Amino acid sequence: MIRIHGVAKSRAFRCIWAAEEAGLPYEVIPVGFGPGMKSAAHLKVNPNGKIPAMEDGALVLFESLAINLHIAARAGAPLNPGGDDHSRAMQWTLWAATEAEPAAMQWAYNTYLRPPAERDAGQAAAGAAGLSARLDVLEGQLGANPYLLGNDFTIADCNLAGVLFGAWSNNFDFGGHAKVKAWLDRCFNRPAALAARALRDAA
Ligand SMILES: N[C@@H](CCC(=O)N[C@@H](CS)C(=O)NCC(=O)O)C(=O)O
Repeated sequence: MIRIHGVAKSRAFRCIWAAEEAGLPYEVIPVGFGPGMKSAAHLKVNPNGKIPAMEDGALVLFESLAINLHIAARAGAPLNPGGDDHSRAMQWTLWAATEAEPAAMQWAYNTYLRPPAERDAGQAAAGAAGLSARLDVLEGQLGANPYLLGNDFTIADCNLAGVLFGAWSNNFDFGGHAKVKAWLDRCFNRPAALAARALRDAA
């Protein structure tokens, strides 16, 4: 049984979504923001003192996108594609973590995550510009297919869309990125995503 430590209103959302897509049995161990994630028990599964973490038998992992790669590997194709598409999924996963997420978080912290008095409009604008530049790249890579790698939803979609969920659900301006917006709408309205979103909304 996959055990996801975290809460749906955090990056654990991505892992819950991946588990739903995989159709694998899983349980959520509710560790929320606050002292719980710094407790000795939680530090055993995530020494960073952050959420999410995952246990699957003897395997303990942290890093939401790595957890998702493991969940996809457990599920097999099409969520975890083989051959060159596996390499493409790794590319998009690393791009999500290193290119998209820093800009998305800079925008997020300074528009909706921090209390209003702690937000910096200049930082928000810089984050928006940085994210927009990455979305230009993504817009150019999304073709006529419904998903990043073709007709099938894969872990590449789950990981990159998962990183962009905050922007999508907090009214980031996707003007000029119509294909990105349509792809995100498609991803987040899949039954598995709706199930993960329902958990998030219920929290
Ligand atoms: N790169 C990590 C980031 C984990 C992370 O920063 N999680 C947030 C919640 S979404 C957290 O635990 N923040 C608490 C803290 O930084 O003290 C991942 O993707 O799992």
